[in-house]
Amino acid sequence: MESHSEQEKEKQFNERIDRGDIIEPKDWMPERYRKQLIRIMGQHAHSEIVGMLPEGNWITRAPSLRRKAVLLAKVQDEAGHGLYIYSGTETLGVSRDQMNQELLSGKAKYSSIFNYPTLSWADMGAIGWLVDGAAIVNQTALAKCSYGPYARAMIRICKEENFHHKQGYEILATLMTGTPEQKAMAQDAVDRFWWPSLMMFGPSDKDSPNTAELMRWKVKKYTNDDLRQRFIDRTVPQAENIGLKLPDDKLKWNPDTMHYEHGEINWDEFYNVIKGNGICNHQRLKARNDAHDKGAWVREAANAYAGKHAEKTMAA
Ligand code: BYC
Repeated sequence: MESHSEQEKEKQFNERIDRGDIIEPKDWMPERYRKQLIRIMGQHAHSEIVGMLPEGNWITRAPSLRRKAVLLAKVQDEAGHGLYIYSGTETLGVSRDQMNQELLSGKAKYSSIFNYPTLSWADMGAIGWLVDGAAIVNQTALAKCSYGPYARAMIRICKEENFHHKQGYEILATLMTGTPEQKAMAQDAVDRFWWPSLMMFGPSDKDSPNTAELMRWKVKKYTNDDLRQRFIDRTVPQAENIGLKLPDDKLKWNPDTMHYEHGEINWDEFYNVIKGNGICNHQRLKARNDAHDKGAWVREAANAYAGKHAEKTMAA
């Protein structure tokens, strides 16, 4: 049973949240708030790390040196995002090793979107435009969340994601001014990535078990459906501008609501992917585990160096 003083602390915490205070690592917080942050931030960090794989697949096959340099920088940015957010979870008492183990063992979730394959160069455009585009909408909201280290990490991440979004759109815009084959390749990529991008926002509000609690604590500022709608509203005109058709016959502007109406998401597909049965789930986890195993000698060397360095410092 909670003691009287615990209840009092929780009351004061809720008052701080209501006032719009930012919670910092040394502040008192309910255990459940800490656990929820570790879950959401962990899932986010893992997504950045696993998210390097689909695009990493095309670095050696980029169509020009400029495209290769840009893609290389983008993939490297994603690694940086993962590391900032892992540092954020360290402030909640979870080490990077623990987080890494949860990813490698398959216990932790990462975004469903990265379990889809990248079949053509145009997929690099679709990922930058749609996947980073969806991530920006979600993360701009998280940049105002109640936990300081997570909110601050989002500011820099969103700036970088804006570059990613523009480079993806530029890839597709360029293909759309090309040959019929290039246009078809761009359209095919968008046909495959549109619906999975909408799934990135999570289940519909009525089926989202965590939203109410996270909104009460201002970790989430908007619901999954609100953010998904915001993404659709800003993306449809961008598609029209470059002649791409989004693969949803029900997509239609509603002047009364001032939003686009859209068709039903295939939730069976979504749940299947997050249960581990997507096209690439197995391949993604294997790639991360192989990379970890191949990096064992680097960790050993770093530890040996740190040990020697510590000996020298003690002797001095
Ligand atoms: N995929 O109650 P709900 C990037 C899970 S990477 C997988 O609505 P919540 C990039 C959810 O975890 C940036 N799982 O959950 C990188 C929960 O399961 P558990 C990616 C999903 O937390 C490289 C259950 O379903 N961004 O930009 O309130 C290249 C029930 O859901 C998904 C982030 O990670 C999903 N799509 O809200 C290019 C943002 N959706 O944990 C680009 C941070 C739901 O109870 N995350 N689940 O077993 C969030 O904002 C929130 O976690 C979500 C879900 C909106 C995704």
